[in-house]
Amino acid sequence: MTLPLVYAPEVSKARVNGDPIVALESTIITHGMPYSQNVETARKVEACVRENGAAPATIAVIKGKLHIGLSDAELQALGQARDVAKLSRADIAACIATGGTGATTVAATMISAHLAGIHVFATGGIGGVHRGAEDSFDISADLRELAETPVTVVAAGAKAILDLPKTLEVLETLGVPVICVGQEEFPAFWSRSSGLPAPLRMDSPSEIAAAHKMRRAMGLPGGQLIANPIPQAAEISKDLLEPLINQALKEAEQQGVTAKAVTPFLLDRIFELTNGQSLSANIALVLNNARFASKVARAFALND
Ligand code: PSU
Repeated sequence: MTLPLVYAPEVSKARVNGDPIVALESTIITHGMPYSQNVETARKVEACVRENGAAPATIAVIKGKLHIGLSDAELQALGQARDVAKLSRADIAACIATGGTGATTVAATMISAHLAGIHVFATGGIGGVHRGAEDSFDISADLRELAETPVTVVAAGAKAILDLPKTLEVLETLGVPVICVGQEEFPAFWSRSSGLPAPLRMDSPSEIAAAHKMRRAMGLPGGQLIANPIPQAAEISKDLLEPLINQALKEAEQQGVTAKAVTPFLLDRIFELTNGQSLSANIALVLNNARFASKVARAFALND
């Protein structure tokens, strides 16, 4: 069976030439930000990757085909569409096989990037262990994917709506390197600070690329999480955010929001509770991650 992969011309060309490529996800577009800021941000992130010397490959499933790189019209259509599926490891194959359309989460984007031979991926924040997971068992499939699929993921840590200490514990148990950039502390998505020490620290893109290749040479499966803190000018302090996160969590519980709907619900409520400030911060951190991921992809391509 041949895989129904569709490469955008820019990505095809980069693959042939061995030029650096950065994978980008689509759930952040369909479930992470409101229209029209979602499409504007996706375009800006792609432009940022190009400015930094790599080819952007935004990944999504459209009518049963796995697209590695989207045209502007496809990006626009996805950003406006309603009720698009949110695809992870469990459901991406079923969606493709049945001719469906869906946005890829961190987990599904890692799987797709690996199939396309792309080693570096930029996003906002990975999913992780939800607060109250001891009762709900809600742990994002992103964590297991990092343990399994050899893609280096640049994110501003894990989303602060999560239980960050437990998220780091699970990553450690799964043997996932968590490498913080520029500071000794694990960042907390909208804030630079989480109060948790960095498991590893590397500030140089070439060291990060070398660490990925060393794992491969040693036969270790899985990728790396590169935790790149939000730029200072855009951050929202932990003290300001924490009560708002707690309020949003309470509302999610009262309204019976569960499973895949939890993260989009919380992001949306925090957007409202911060009068849009969380969205500006999210956009700033994604652009910052795209910039850094491009440098890692360039270092990777040098002597792959
Ligand atoms: N980064 C963002 N916004 C998002 C996401 C990442 O800035 O919405 C998405 C990613 O697709 C990630 C998902 O995989 O949130 C996590 O969802 P869950 O907690 O249901 O696994």
